[in-house]
Formats: sequence, C-alpha cells, structure tokens
Amino acid sequence: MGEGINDYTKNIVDLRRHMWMAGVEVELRRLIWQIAVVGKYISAKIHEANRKLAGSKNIYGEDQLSLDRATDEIMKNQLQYSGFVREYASEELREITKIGSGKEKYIVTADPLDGSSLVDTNLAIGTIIGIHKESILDTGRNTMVAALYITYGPLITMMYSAGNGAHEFVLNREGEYVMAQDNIKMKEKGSIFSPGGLRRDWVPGHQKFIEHLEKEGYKLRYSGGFVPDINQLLIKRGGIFTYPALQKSQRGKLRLLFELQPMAFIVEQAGGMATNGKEDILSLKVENINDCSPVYIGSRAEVELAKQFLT
Ligand code: AFP
Repeated sequence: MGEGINDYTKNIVDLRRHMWMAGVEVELRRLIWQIAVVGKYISAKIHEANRKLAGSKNIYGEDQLSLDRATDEIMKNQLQYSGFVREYASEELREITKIGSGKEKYIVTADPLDGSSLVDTNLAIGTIIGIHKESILDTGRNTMVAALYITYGPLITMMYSAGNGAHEFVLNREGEYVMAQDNIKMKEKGSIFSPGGLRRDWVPGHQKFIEHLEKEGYKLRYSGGFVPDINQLLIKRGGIFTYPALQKSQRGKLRLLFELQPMAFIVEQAGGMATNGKEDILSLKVENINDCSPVYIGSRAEVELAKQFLT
C-alpha cells in the first residue's frame, strides 16, 4: 500500500520534517520547500513539452527551447511571491533580476532545466538551484547557504543540503517528497567516470588522466545531463565527473554560478571534492554570471589525482 496520508504519523520523514529536525532556519526551510514544489510544476511542463524552439537565444547564443523559457518563468514567478527572495539569476536570463522588495533574505540562482537538449530522448534532466545570502558576484564559498537539484527521471528525486549533509528525497504518489537517503557520504574512491568534451579537444594533462582511469578499469558513465551524471556519483557513493579545459576554450563549458557551485556545495557536503583542476570550485570568484570553468567533481581520490595530472 502507498504511503497514505495516515502513514505520516509513523516514521515517514518528509522534506519539511527533515529540515526541521536538521535545524534548518525557518525561512530557509520554507524557501527550499517552495522550490521543491516548483519541481512538480516543472515536471508537469516537461510532460506536456512542446519542443518547438522559442525562436530566441540565451546569453550563450544557444537556441532556447520553449521548455527552457517556460520552466524559467515558472521558477521566477513562484520565487517572486515567496517572500524570501530579493534577487533571481538564471541561465535563461541575461542579468540578475530584482524580484522582491529588496529586504528579503536570499538570492537564488537557477539552471531551471539543465540538459534540455535531452528532452526529446526521454533521458533524465534536472533543475539546479543555489541559495545565497550575500551578493553572488565577486565572492566565492561564503555566499551559498544551501543548494539543491531535482532529477526528472523514472522517479522525481531531490537532493538538498543546507550545510547539514546531503539528503535525497523521492516524490511519492501523494505529491510529498519523502526521505530516501539521509546524510549521503561518498567513499574515498569510486569506479565510474564521466568525461565531457571531445577527446581530440582535451588538453594533454586531461587526456593522460582519462587514459589512467581507463587503464585502472573505471567504467564510463556519461548521459549528457549534468544533473543525472552527478546524481549517479552520489547514489553510487563515488567516481568522477569531468568537463575539462579544451584546446580552444580553456574555460570548458559548464557554468560556474548556475551549475558548478551548487553541485560543488552538495558534493562537498557528501564528503567529495570539486575543483577546476587546481582550485576548489567554491573558492572561485564569479565575476560575470555566465562565467564557465573546467570541473573535476566527485570522490576525493580521483579529484586529487586529476590535480597531479594537470599540474
Ligand atoms: P544542455 O542544457 O544544452 O542540454 O547542456 C547540458 C550541459 O550543460 C550539462 O548538463 C551536460 O553535462 C553538458 O552540457 C553536456 O555537454 P556535451 O553535450 O558537450 O557533452
């Protein structure tokens, strides 16, 4: 029998109860909960996805699917009336947008639908959120107080951290996010790797690193979706995702503010690491909202090893 409503009197821990028990401060609890609810609306939008291009391009010059625009609108509109968010920045918008009175406690960064080019393949895609207290530009680690991602796959799952470890929830049939795994901790070393970019474009040090992993028998797991690929490392408790500097673009492809820093926050909370090959992703200053960075993220042994190949 499903977790009917009366089961909640037992030890079913839903998202709100988990955050309360973890001592997450009330406004942050309510904001994380509201964002998790938006995940349900985005999932509904994916199900009625019309894949016609919106005819517009985002700041990176990429065609915006109408789905990208729609999910960004949904997220922005919900946060606008949350009472907790004063500014919103998203991969789909050209600049940081004021959405509150200016007195609200938080700034939210969003990649509302990461991996949207996979929608027509029915592969898993996701939403990535960073929650900051101070300015999101020109600062590093000290601005983020929480991060979460939602994976739209066979199940809708959500991973969050408010600096209290990394915790996974599954959306059940009653529309509640019920705790699946609490305080996930990655092993020192894993057995899978996700190598982004084209081999012919890799810088020499990266090429040697990947060849080493292949020789060591690591299994290649790469879906083209950052969210499910990172989620796989956390659920399998180890391994590494890389999107390196490329011969023609030293800064790689993935966005520092919208994709890398929220995921780095969560992976570090799970005992993993995230660097650009030299420095921690969370210590990098974001000068411009569309800054990109090479990334090595996952269990400590592999991320540390990558550093040795790249110096
Ligand atoms: P889209 O949002 O355009 O599908 O890009 C997804 C992404 O930003 C990230 O989710 C993937 O890890 C990465 O790009 C895949 O890039 P490649 O297609 O170059 O492998």
